Amino acid sequence: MTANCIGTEAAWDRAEFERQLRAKGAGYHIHHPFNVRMNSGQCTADEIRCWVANRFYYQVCIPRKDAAIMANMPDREHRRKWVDRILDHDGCGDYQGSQAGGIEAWTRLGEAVGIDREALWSLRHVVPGVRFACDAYVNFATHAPWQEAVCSSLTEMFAPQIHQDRLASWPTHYPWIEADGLQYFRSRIPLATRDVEHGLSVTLEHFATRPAQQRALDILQFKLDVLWSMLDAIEKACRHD
Ligand code: AHQ
Repeated sequence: MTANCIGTEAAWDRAEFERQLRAKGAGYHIHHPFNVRMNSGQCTADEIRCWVANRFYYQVCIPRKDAAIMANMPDREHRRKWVDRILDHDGCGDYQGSQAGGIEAWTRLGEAVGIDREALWSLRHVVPGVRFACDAYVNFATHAPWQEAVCSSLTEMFAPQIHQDRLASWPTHYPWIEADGLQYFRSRIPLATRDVEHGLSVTLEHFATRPAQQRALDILQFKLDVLWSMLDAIEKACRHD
């Protein structure tokens, strides 16, 4: 179907639009060869450490990305929901225990795989391709209309499965990783589900014409490419055969 034909087509109804969005899961990084190798126990300890150190840059970019979206959000009701995403990562209250936030939980994952806090936070292990992909995501969220940036977060439709896979496979394949290091993955499953509920309602409401719906699919593909290219860069940099 050529682009100008899409312009004359009727919009999908919400159920079909959501189905089309979820069908993009076929390109999610759960299917990336590095992720398949990692969750089937074929990664070395060095490769696991390299993945954790590089993904830390993505983690610290998320609250900055969400703050950029907040800055573009005129509606207090949406900001009241979106602010939770920042606190989920940066923490809140006394910043202790369960209130320490996801970046702290990822730091605990780093220590559990053998990367100390200073080395992780120094970002010296982050490879150019990972930095480039994450910065592209933050820049998109900063400059795109806030509804488009919300749409780009919908890769989290597929995230519960990837977290569940790690929780199910890492203890068996990587028994040397202290169990409490996996708490981040455990914490994200309910949060991802909550995030998607809000993100999907904004997306299904905003992208109302067939060309706009195609734009939403293209935005989701951009974010799938961000995640996929991060693993391309990590695999190239970290694989030591
Ligand atoms: O830990 C992840 C996270 O907090 C988020 C926020 C969300 C966004 O705003 O783009 N996406 C996301 C993701 C997280 N973890 C990734 C993983 O593989 O562990 C998956 C990623 C996503 O699916 O976008």
